[in-house]
Amino acid sequence: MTDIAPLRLPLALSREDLLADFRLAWESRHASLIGRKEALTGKAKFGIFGDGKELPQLALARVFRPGDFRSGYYRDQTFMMAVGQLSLDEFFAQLYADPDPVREPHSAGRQMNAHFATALRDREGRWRDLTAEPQSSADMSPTAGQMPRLVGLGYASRLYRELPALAGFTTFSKNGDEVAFGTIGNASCAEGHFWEAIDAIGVLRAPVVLSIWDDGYGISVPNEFQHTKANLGELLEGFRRHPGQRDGFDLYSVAGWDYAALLEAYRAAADTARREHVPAILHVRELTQPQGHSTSGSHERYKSKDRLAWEETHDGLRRFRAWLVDGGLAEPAELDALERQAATAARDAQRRAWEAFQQPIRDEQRAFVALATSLAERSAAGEEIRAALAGLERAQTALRRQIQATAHEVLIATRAEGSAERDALAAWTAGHLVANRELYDTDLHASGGFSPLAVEPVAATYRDDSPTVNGFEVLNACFDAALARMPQLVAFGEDVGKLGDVNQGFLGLQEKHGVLRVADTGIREQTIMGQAIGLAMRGLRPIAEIQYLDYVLYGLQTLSDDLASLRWRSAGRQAAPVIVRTRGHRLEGVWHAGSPMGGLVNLVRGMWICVPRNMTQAAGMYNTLLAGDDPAIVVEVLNGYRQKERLPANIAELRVPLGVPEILRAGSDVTLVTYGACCRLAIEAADLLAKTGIEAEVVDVQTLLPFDRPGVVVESLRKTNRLVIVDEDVPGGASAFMLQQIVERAGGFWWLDAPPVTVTASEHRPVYGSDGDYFSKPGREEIFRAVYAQARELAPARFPPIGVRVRAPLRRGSA
Ligand SMILES: Cc1ncc(C[n+]2csc(CCOP(=O)(O)OP(=O)(O)O)c2C)c(N)n1
Repeated sequence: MTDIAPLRLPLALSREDLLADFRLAWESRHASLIGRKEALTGKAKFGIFGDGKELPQLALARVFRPGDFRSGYYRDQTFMMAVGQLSLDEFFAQLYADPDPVREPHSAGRQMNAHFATALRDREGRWRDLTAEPQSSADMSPTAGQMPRLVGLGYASRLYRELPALAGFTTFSKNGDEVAFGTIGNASCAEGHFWEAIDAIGVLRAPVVLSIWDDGYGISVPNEFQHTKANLGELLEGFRRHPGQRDGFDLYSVAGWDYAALLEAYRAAADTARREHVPAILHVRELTQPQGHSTSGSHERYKSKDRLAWEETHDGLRRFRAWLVDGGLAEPAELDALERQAATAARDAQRRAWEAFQQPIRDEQRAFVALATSLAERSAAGEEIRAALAGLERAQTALRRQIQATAHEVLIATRAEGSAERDALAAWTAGHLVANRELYDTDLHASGGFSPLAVEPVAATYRDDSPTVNGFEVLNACFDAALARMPQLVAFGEDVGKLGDVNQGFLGLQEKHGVLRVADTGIREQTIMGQAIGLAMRGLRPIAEIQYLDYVLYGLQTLSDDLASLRWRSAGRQAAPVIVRTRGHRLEGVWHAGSPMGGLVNLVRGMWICVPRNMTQAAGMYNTLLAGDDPAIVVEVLNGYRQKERLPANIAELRVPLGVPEILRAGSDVTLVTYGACCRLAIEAADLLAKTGIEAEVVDVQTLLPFDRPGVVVESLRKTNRLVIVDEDVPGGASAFMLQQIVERAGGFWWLDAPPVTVTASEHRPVYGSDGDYFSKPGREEIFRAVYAQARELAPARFPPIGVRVRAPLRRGSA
């Protein structure tokens, strides 16, 4: 990489600008210094700070405009302060995990300190004008986790500039002039996310400016154990754009203590990215970490004396000061005064934030102590109660959990007593518990009219001449209509563009709607997910395809950590209504027939999971999701694309409600609960069972998340009193989830006359070939055996043995 020659004066910035930067840098530094003490003295649980990284962040803030997006990590407090999106009070409120969304707007106490998010949505979930302020996507802790979404945040500018139909979306973009700025630590660049995202950004020519904060270490591990040749700059050389060419990145290598060079590099990188949509990488070298990685350890344990001494002389703030003084821009005494003012501002903010955080909890504590003291006066356990209260009042930090713990101790100690005082305390404790649970329990999904659960269902209608077509043609008609009515809708994935996806759902739609709206991507599931998240955060509606369900695992970290948690972790400030389209359950072999639904159900709470049994149901679910504001995964049935279905006359309006099961076959003896590809098998098994006098009711749950909102399954159990769940995931996978939902959550237990049964796939992966499939996944006969065996247990005389004895638990169902 070429070094930028350090720029000397004059700069476009005024002396006042530079002094303001100097003071802000020191405010941020003092916030770090005080913050560490707050953690070490136990007032905060943990602290991670941006000391040593102040200067490049100030330079970055100087080129950052309203409407630009940051996708960064926990070192960026100075930047956030410099663009006016983080006050010192907010910084400390988050350090204390203050759950008040006004005092701690970034995550309402849900995230560790230094995890930032700006308000893309208002309190009701409506979009705000994204171009009015500098924006930051919500941070998260997994290293490099911010990289996939950076792809989409940058790429959105291209779509806004190049798609004429988006010209009216002026509260989202001004002609695609926005730049997405990424930040990442040097060690996190060892993650695959980093390289995949860089490659995708380059291919997409997304206006991204990525800063690498290189302080030589990842906690204790130096660059020689992170990167080939210990040199990221050299590794990135292959991405360099050659003179006169359009593809590639502009690369800059700058010392992190050289403010003039940083300003110059950021100006050049941001201008080109904004104007020409050419991405850039700034390798910001020679940064320091004066207080070490975080409050969980000290860097003296792993840095040499020489390195520690070097860090002192290369501290950015020290160099900044020298540069201002040597350049004749400021007097030492003037800078001393600014430093003092900064220290006072940080200290005052810390005190205010602490008081504001503690005040309401102390008030609650006082209310509790008053009630508990009244009880103590008339209780036989008075002594014990007073001792518990004294312990509570001695604590340095008032915490609601301590109030709850003490309240429970008091209520347990007085459990045999009856008094108005005790009743009052018990009621207060319950109210306090519920209120505090609710404090943390908002915003997992969209609410009110934005929720896809609020979308009015529309049943499929057919004309006399409605044609019978292949399943994929139903989807094709649905997508075509959606692309026509929603200019902000884009679809992409491997083979989605030119081919129209491997099963032709998008056949011909690229030709019709354009290469930017129906697009091919590289084989990069993680950043296909990230591309979708970034686009959706900027107001677009992506349908992002993962070619086969088994490959969702490649994108799962991003889905689970970023997308599914986004609305919740930003306390409703941000959301990304991404639709992940995939296909699976049953085709051939280990990686084209898996059905890891239990894993998904557990890992993507915050998303909806749709498992349509055919393409008409799938189309109705896509329409419902597009009318809502939540992220979701739709798993189409792999072997359904060539099955014949009638094309609904209202394919564009059809809307299937989420979480509403359908009874596919009525019966009074047993309830067979299933979804997706297993629906067909369950019906075949039910036909076979009917020959033995057992009438099975087959219920298609249609979506796993949400699960059976009206309670259709329990309604069926009231009639049949027997439950068999059929699922092609491993034993204890999605079937266990369904069992919990039916038996525990919905109270199905009370209607059961026999132990519930799950019929699932084997623990090993699905085997290749038709016989392999039969002996590793549930089939008609296995479902029959399970139901018949259950019936025999209750009425052996009525159901004589079929004679197929199988050793449980290898394969369920001796009959
Ligand atoms: C996926 C993941 N692995 C490990 C960690 C634990 N961890 C937190 S920060 C960190 C080091 C990151 O170093 P670097 O990227 O250089 O950033 P720096 O903290 O030095 O600014 C590690 C290993 C994590 N947060 N996420």
